Amino acid sequence: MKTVDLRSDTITKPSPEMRAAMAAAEVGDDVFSEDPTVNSLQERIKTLTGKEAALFVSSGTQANQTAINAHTQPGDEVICEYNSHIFNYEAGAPAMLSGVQLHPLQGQAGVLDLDQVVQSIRSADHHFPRTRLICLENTHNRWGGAIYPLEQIAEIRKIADRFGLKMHLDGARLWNASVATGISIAEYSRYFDSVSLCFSKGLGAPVGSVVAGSREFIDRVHYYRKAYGGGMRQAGILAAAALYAIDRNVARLKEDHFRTKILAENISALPDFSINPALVQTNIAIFEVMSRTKSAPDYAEELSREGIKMIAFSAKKLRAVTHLDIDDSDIDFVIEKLNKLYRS
Ligand code: TLP
Repeated sequence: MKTVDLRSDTITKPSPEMRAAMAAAEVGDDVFSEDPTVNSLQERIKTLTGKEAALFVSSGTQANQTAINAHTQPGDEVICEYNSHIFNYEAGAPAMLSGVQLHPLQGQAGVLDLDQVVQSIRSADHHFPRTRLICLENTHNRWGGAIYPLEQIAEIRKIADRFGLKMHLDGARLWNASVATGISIAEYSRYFDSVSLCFSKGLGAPVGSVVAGSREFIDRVHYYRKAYGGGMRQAGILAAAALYAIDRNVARLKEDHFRTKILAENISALPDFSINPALVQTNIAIFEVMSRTKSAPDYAEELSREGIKMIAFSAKKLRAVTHLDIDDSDIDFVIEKLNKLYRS
């Protein structure tokens, strides 16, 4: 039976060409910083982000968590958005690994309100934790791939400067934001002290993320990467996939965005579901189930029996993500099935 897997853009498998690039990679021991392919990936990311240094890490979670650790001291407080990946899907790591507490704020489409940010910054008083860091997410996963407006990022940066705070960007899908808006990765990165980027989401590499920032900051990230057991040896095989992905798989993200839009438009016409396709900006569509008797997991199970895989993101919400391994015929298949099942 044909299956279309829209659970995540992480499920892609490396293409034969990407595998060939991996097989041909020159390697060395990256714990000694001697892997030429890892080194050239890090150089590439320095140029792309406009930062002084970059470090290849195993995952988006490791990128965010080593960055948080390198920015903070135990007892510090980190401002983030209530639906952010850092707050919801990283296993409580900020508390576990950095000894910090998160201060989540409810955003609108993932975007924090400026007054709310200012009010959440603690004053100097020995009763309070010390606010140290603001983390933003672009694109915002749980807010349906929403793009953070650059002007708002710039305003938040002004606040951070006023209060002496650092800023970290969870840019797991910053590639998508950049392709959708035409704003470069460097322009987005300019407002942040550190940026994480992933190669294993929309770009289709099997493994790998990167953290970029100042030389001194990346030196500390390097220390935490080692402490977390994230030092990899002949990792050039993985870095080669990332380099291949940067060269070949960034510009095509606009195809994913287009297909997600078409999907969202069709879903919005079905009475079982609610989504505003105008708000779908990149490759993620999150839609609500309207039924009083059937939950999102019920729909996910029903769809899976029909060869369509989506994730229930809550009791009432389903997520569909397009990616490198989804083409127009897959989207046609999904739309046809959805119409057959749910058009009244
Ligand atoms: N997100 C995954 C799941 O964990 C939810 C997905 O399927 O979308 N930042 C953001 C914004 C992410 O969406 C993810 C992965 C990460 C960080 C973590 O990356 P990994 O899985 O490489 O640790």
